[in-house]
Amino acid sequence: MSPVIVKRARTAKPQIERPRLHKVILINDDYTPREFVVQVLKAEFRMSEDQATKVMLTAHQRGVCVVAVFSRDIAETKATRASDAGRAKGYPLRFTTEPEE
Ligand code: TYC
Repeated sequence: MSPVIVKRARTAKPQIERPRLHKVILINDDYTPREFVVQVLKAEFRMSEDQATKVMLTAHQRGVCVVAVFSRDIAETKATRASDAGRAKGYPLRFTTEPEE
């Protein structure tokens, strides 16, 4: 059998693209205790007390804060685990994900 050579159109995109990274976003609410938000950020995102406090305060003041970026799978798993930690305590704490531009 002779090899088949497939030519790429001149305008085609390069074949290999990096998968997009996804942001994990912390959403403010009126009920979850600040200290608990800090605990979850430290446990799930390996943040220091200082980093976690800054992220928590930013979400508290502005409504949302980007926590970190990961591959889609990891971002979704971490957002789910962190939200579940709040739900387990009866808090409405919520983390979402969003693709980076
Ligand atoms: N706003 C909450 C309070 O005053 C604290 C809080 C901060 C909750 C950030 C969620 O993502 C959050 N107890």
